[in-house]
Amino acid sequence: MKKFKLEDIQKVYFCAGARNHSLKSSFKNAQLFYELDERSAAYKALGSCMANEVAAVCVTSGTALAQCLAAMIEARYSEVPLIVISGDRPKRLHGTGSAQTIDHMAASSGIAAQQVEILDTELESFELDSVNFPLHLNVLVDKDHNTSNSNELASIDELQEFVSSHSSTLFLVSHTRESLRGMVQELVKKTDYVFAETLSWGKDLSVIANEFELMSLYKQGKFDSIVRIGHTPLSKLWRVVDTDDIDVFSIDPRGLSGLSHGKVCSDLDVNKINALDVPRCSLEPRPKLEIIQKYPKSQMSWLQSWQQKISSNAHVYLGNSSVIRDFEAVQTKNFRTYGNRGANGIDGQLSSAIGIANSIDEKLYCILGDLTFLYDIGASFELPDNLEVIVLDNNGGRIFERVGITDEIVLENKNIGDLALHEQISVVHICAEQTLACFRELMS
Ligand SMILES: Cc1ncc(C[n+]2csc(CCOP(=O)(O)OP(=O)(O)O)c2C)c(N)n1
Repeated sequence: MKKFKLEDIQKVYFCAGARNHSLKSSFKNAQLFYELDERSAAYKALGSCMANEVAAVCVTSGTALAQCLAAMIEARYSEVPLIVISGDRPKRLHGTGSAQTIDHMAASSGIAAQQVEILDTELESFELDSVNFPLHLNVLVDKDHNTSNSNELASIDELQEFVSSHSSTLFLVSHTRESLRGMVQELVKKTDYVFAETLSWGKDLSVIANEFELMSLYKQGKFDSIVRIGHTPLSKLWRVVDTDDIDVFSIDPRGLSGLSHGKVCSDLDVNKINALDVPRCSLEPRPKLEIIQKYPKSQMSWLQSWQQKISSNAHVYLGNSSVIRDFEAVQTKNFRTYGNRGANGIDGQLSSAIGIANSIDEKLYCILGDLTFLYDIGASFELPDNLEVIVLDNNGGRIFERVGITDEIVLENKNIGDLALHEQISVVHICAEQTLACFRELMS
């Protein structure tokens, strides 16, 4: 059989994502189509294969890969030589529950006829002597593949010792299936070094105002250790500390570290956490969010005035990715916030909100980015009466600009423009340039 190389691929349906972004340059002879919906993109690749071209779909990590499975099943049973290529997070994060990290090989097992996993550094010389289709090629993408996982299991009884042996511990409270508000209330009595994310339902009590302040304090070296309580945090800090040398104690009911180092304990014992003796750390009065006023057309500015108008205790569903972050940054009230932060997929978010609205009596506000809305537009034709959907139209996937990606995967051409939408859906125009400038100034 003829050898298989990436140069053989003629068409790549390339789906928006940061993890697979660097793989783009590997498809030297292929025509690239920039796509949003991985399920559809995988079927497009299947179609091109049916027309006898060598075609692949290339996706980012997490549910993006899962969305390709239906087309892979069709390919398997109809003998179509489909290729699915996924960008994946490094080995040291596998099995940790780190953001957008699922077991790709387990997901395609029993469907792909051949699974191959390589490092991104091996892509250049990659070739297979023989290949069975459908092929799943999983590429581990990282700046440094040499760091290994050093997680240690711990018991909740070690927590006091951990806190006592440090002098400036940050308490980073993310979320669980239960509200963590009561715990945040107790923690803020002990120390100012508490950051409560929006999904904890205690954000309004957080002493550290938002992730911008959190990052600034971290960069100033204020924290010598972190106690993380709840599932994998949303905050950028969590991604940063993965490769930093700082002591971390995670208390996560799933038993997942969400990180490649640190202690992890699954016993989220509220009484023991509330009884902790914590060396008190204080914060000076800090700059407020005046910067946002300089950017009145930014996403932050719109969310700031929106949350001021909405009554406390309202139910709010927040879409990935910049929506939930920017909402959290400006949130000062107690809201019951929801979001899909298990695997951080942008798929099915409107449907998730519909399900919540179907199951609660109160009104649910659902705020989504434009691409996240488009991904699930099929669900938008029939909405429960207690659901109000707000789509923040910033002309594509602007989260990518925040990590330095400004090319075709932003998908500026996928606009919602003149679509006739359900009356419970409103589209708000957001200035992408002001939002990025505001983000940069807040981060600086
Ligand atoms: C199923 C799935 N595919 C791809 C991604 C990668 N991804 C993360 S954010 C994003 C863009 C979201 O765009 P939009 O909803 O407009 O929000 P914004 O980036 O403007 O915040 C994409 C494609 C993902 N998280 N989930």
